[in-house]
Amino acid sequence: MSSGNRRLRVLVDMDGVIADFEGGFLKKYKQKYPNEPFISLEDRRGFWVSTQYGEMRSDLCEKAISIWESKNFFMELEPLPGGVEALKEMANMENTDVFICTSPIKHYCHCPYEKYAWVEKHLGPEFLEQIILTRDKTIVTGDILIDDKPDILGVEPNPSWEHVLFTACHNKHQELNPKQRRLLSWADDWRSVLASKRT
Ligand code: DGP
Ligand code: MG
Repeated sequence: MSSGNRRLRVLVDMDGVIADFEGGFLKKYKQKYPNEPFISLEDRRGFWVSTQYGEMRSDLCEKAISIWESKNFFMELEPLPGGVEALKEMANMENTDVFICTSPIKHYCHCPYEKYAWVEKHLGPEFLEQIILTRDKTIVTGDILIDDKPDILGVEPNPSWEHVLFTACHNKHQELNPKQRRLLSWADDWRSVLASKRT
């Protein structure tokens, strides 16, 4: 999508990229269900938390879902190391537009509100302009999408962005196709990844 002196449009996912969904989930799950088995972050496999809990014992699927459907779950997620700083730096780069592109859960009474509140709290009110809430990221145009979900599918078969996989506990063992790139964390060289899209 990028060419010559056009502006670079960077889409950054929220859960698992700038907000610690997995850590927040495990902490609150253990608090609510102290006597139930849990999956350590080291043992997480597969994007869907509820699927892995359901495989452990079928009723744990619903118990897992109850955690992120609770009030204050999304609001109280901790920022992932370096994410807020990276987004602020990106937003200040020349010829660069940064958007937070995040999928709300369908249980909508808390999540969308809390995502906005989280962005305001951690990134500042000016970042409220940059939020895109969508269940289908393939219809959003951009040069790059930094996201921890390995397969980002939707109605558009050829999204304009390059998906750069952000490493998370659930995807770190996953093999990528040879062309796909990873960002290991915000300490990794995200500036070079952006620079590579400007040429
Ligand atoms: P995103 O990071 O934008 O791809 O959003 C994914 C959302 O899905 C995020 O809020 C985490 C949530 N999620 C993780 N595991 C599960 C699951 O097993 N079931 C559901 N419904 N949502 C999940
Ligand atoms: Mg995510």
